[in-house]
Amino acid sequence: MEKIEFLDLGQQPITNNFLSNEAPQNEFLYNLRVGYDQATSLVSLMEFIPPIKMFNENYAHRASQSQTMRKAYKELSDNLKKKFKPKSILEIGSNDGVFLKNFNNIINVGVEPCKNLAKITNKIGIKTYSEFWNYNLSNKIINEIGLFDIVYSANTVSHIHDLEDALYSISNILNKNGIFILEDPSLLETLKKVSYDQFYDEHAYVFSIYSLNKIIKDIDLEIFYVEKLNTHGGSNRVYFKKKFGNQKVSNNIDRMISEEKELGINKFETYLDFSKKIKNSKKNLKNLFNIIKDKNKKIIGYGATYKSSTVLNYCKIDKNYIEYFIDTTPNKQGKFTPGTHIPIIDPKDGMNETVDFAFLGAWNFRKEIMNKEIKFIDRGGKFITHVPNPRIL
Ligand code: DWN
Repeated sequence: MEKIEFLDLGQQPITNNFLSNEAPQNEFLYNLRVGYDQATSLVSLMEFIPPIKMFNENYAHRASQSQTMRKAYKELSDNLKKKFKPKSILEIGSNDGVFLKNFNNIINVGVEPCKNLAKITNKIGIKTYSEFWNYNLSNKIINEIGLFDIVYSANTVSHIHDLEDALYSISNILNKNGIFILEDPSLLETLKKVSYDQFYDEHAYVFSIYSLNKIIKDIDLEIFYVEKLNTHGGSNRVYFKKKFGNQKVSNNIDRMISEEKELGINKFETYLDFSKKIKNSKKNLKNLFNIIKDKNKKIIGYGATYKSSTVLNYCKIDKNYIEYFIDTTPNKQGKFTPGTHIPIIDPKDGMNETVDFAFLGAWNFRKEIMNKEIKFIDRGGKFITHVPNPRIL
């Protein structure tokens, strides 16, 4: 793969490295750069960070922390049961089991390299392999359990560096008529929303349907349906079958690829333009923060997301701008944001009368958050977002 760089987001930390100490010694930083591959139109980080630095026994993110996602996983589970009547399901990147626990009546198996998370699902009776997904692991699971009717993977394949091996191993573990469902942030939406915070250490790739279609060329997988989702700032749910599998191929795939091509997803110039928009976004966000700060108003962060780490570190927004972040995730509370060292506290302690503005780190849950924070809004509190352009909501 010949990547050409189009974006430099500066020195960035490991996004999962929520710090116990406000002034850490030797915090690991690297230069986050993003590139484009001419042959496949695949967008990826120029350099990958060793997986073990990111996915370990201290993984903070819990997929079950938002009502939006709990509901989305439940709905998907109901639909899959109705439509495909699977007897077995494997999830790659099973996190805390928020999806798999809906399949207690069939063979449900997780793969989750983060040991603290795998412990949770093993405890509730979901057999979970705490290993990185690869060909060897696929064979081990085939030997111990067998082939699967459905393989599901949300927000995980985009994190696996050896894509070809990951997809080949999925095809390996599927039944003849089995299906694979991939769910990851959409490149089209990232470009439209200028949501450059989809780029961070864990997100090795941001996929388009166009590039996925090229990558699977030599693998026994074929896309047969695509759904657009609002989750995680705009994602694609892509359904794959084996080449001789019995599912009918929908014509919505061609339509989606045409839409992507219309936006120039397969042209390098599109990314140069995107990069210019990002630089502008940084300038405008910083201006907005400065204007608010000059009026002596109190700004907090809402949702210490991995995504927001890119924004804060790229725009150099630290404690001088954001007093603290609130986040419902217990593993993040009492810690400090990576790179920018802003304290993270329990929303119960932080969402009070003194707050004037809240920067939406979790802008992807804007609706859920705004519904929840009626009191804050009613007393004149305002949210700040950088998506699709920096502004006060
Ligand atoms: O791909 C990934 C996604 C799915 O999850 C991972 N690589 C890492 C992680 O990324 P993220 O942190 O950007 O994901 P979320 O799901 O946007 O994070 C939302 C955060 O906001 C959580 O820490 C929970 C928090 N939150 C909150 O404090 N109050 C969320 C809601 C809705 C709330 O009301």
